[in-house]
Amino acid sequence: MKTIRLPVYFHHDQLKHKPMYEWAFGKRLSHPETTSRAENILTALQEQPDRFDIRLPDPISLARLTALHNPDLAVLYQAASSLPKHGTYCPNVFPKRDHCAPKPTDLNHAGFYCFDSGTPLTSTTWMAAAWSASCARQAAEQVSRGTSALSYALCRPPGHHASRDLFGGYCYFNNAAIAAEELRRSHRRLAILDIDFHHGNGTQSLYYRDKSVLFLSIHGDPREFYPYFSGHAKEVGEGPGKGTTINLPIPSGCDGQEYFRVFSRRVVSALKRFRPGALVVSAGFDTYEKDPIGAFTLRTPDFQELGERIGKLSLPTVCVQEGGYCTDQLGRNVRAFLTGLVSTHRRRG
Ligand code: Q9C
Ligand code: ZN
Repeated sequence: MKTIRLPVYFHHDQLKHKPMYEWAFGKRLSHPETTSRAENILTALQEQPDRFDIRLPDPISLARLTALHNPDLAVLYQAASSLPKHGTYCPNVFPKRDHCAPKPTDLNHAGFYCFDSGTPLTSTTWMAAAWSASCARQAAEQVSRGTSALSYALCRPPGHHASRDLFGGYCYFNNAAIAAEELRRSHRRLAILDIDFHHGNGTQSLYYRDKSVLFLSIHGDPREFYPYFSGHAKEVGEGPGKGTTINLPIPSGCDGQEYFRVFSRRVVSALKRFRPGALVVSAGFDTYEKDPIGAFTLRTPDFQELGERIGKLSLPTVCVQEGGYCTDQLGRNVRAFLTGLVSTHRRRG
């Protein structure tokens, strides 16, 4: 039997964004979202050229980016291109959003579009974030057209914390939503499964009132963990979207066994009920036991099993890279996940 080569999208200019530090817990910390994260994933996948087909994406159009995001975000990131070469610009005024006249060309106004102090702007944020979104769009186009049943976007910077007009959580454009919007051209009903350790607040907000997109997220309990203000089980969507947001917060220490119990009891059943035509996975690996900022204890074989369980759903699936900060094990965790996914997936029809 011929094994399929999984299409993987990545562009080297995604490595040009280099945030130096973040402000958290009253301290200046070295930034966890490093370029070596993406480099290590790339290396791990390049080691198996028979399984992974690494390709360059076409650039995403500004029209596509601004159909999802407030155009001001793109203007602001472009304005940041004038920052000094290794500068890391953190907004320091986060205004209450009424009675504001924000100018996205003015970096002093960056805080209007930002919700935390961990997501600095650099002179190359625009380039890297636009290529990251391009990877997500192209991976989704591949699946949308039916050319592949599965694809993986090696997105970096990540995306799931970014909403229509806010960046934060190391995210600038919402890559998973970019992928979802592309898939929507061919599929009426979609699911987005977010397995990053942190709640995907940006993705949730984009689809909170949308009944044709099921957003499902398993994450560290926001009573304890970032992003604190969302991801509680009581958030279930609103208006026409009531019931199509499902939040599954789990206490810290969660291991593979506990994780898979939630997965089979809650995730699989919800997907069976909703019957989406395609799936986007916000694939974060900060649930790993040695992750410096996550608090679950998943091990590398658990990522393979998680891939297998998602593959068994046999939905057309686009995986979008999100977090994962144990840099030296990130490549093998991603590879284990994708290997599991490919091994159980059966194209339907
Ligand atoms: N030093 C993603 O995984 N900061 N974003 C927590 C830790 C925010 C993580 C403080 C974490 C955001 C895509
Ligand atoms: Zn995360």
